[in-house]
Amino acid sequence: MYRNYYRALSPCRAPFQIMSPPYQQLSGSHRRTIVVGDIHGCWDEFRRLMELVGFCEGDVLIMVGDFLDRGPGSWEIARFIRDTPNVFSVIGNHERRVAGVIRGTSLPAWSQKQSLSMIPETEHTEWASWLESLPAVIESSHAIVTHARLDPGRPLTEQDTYHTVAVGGPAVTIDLDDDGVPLWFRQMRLDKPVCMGHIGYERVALVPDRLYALDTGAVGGGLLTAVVFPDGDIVQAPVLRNYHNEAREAWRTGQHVAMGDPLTWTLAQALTVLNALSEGQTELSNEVRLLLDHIASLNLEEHGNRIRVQLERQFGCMPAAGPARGTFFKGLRQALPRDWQALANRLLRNQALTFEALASAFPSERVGDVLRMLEAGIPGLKQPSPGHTISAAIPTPLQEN
Ligand SMILES: [Mn+2]
Repeated sequence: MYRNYYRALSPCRAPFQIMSPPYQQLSGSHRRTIVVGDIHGCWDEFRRLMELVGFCEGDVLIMVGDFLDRGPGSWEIARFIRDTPNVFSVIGNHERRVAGVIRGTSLPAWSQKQSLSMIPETEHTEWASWLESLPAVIESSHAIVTHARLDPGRPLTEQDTYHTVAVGGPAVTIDLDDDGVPLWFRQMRLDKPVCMGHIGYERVALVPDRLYALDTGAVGGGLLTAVVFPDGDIVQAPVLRNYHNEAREAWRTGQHVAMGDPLTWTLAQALTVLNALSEGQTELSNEVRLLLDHIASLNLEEHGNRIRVQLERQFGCMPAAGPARGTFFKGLRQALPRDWQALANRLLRNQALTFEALASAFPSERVGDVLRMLEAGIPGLKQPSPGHTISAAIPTPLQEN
């Protein structure tokens, strides 16, 4: 019943309908404008690059887009951009597609499924709204930034993200002249240097002081590149691993990049991995089949009711809001392992026990413990024994990344 989890999120292939703002001008004067190429979740390397350029409050930092997908730190970088006042990004095709998958207007590739499995489903809509708010073009006092290209047929302030991110993947060709410079750039008269990413070009300073190509293949084990204005200095940090290959392989084999021990997965992550396995492999291992069957057979409502009755027998009904409730939860805290208090709370509030509700109640819960606890009904409110049957049914061949 959970195998169509992602199909349910994107029921059909509809035309792209993401409407992002065409243009954003950064007001005020900044000491420097730093523009960074396609990061694709290379969070550690990004931080190293920021140390190298000495990024500080008087600067403005602009990403060319495609900061999401493939690398292990997609959401770290997204949160950094969202929450730091002097940091901005234009929208890339990956941000557009992640938003489209959440909205149900585009189908996910493995890298969007993987990225979305790394955050609680309850956060998806909020992220889609933010991703959609990223503009096609950003202009600072030093530079103009876009993802893949500009449309010479439109003013700079009226660019369309469908064009700037080059929706269509490899089918979209960007024509170059004999010097390797895109023709669209030759057709435009712009009064500031332009920075873009999306694909690799022969050199970073494609037209010195006028056009910079900043996608230097970071996530594939290349370089992460920044250009710093007004001087136009190019600063690069190496990426020593091929995160792209590692992530694709991890996804293909049902492992989860940077996820480590499956006992630490959220339920949403566990289901996503299991779905990937059941969709991508005809031969499921016995362990995975056991776990799938077990999850499908769990009657969460019945388990939940049984646990609630036990909790009420031991602690009484949850008092109305006030000092008595404080005392009540203090007792609960002393009797229960810390990890379980949130679930007990939820059960006592009589909230529905679906996997979705559980996953949202336990963004960092240990999936094995929860399943064991549900199955055992917390007998005597003790930790379940480690030898319980379901531990044998959790897939094991997962590597730390
Ligand atoms: Mn791109």
